[in-house]
Amino acid sequence: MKRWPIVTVIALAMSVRAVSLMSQVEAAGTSSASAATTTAPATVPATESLVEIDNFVFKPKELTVAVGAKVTWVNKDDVPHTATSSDDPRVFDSKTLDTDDKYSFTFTKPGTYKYFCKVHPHMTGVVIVK
Ligand SMILES: [Cu+2]
Repeated sequence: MKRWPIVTVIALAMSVRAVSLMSQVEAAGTSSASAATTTAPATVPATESLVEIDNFVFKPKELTVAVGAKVTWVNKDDVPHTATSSDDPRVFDSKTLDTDDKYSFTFTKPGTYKYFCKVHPHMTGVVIVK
């Protein structure tokens, strides 16, 4: 009968130790997860997207990119085109692109950026920045 309290104390001590070990593991898991979150943006490569102007069409007509993405338009037609922002004031304007000419613009703010071709205003496209 005298030994019961000792066994109880040992068992209690062991269970406390187990709990403290588990919480250490949880703490370690939490800290490594937050470290991964912190370093994630640095490992994401800078994005670059291409819009081809082909047969009087912007391809793709609708492009979704991340903030900070660079979009490049290239004229694959044998007639001149532009990629010109529809906003006032204009966010970007490629000026006249002759065959195989390229124009790039980096989108630094989220938004919906409609654009058209000044030579052929029926040609339209949109870049969605998220
Ligand atoms: Cu055009």
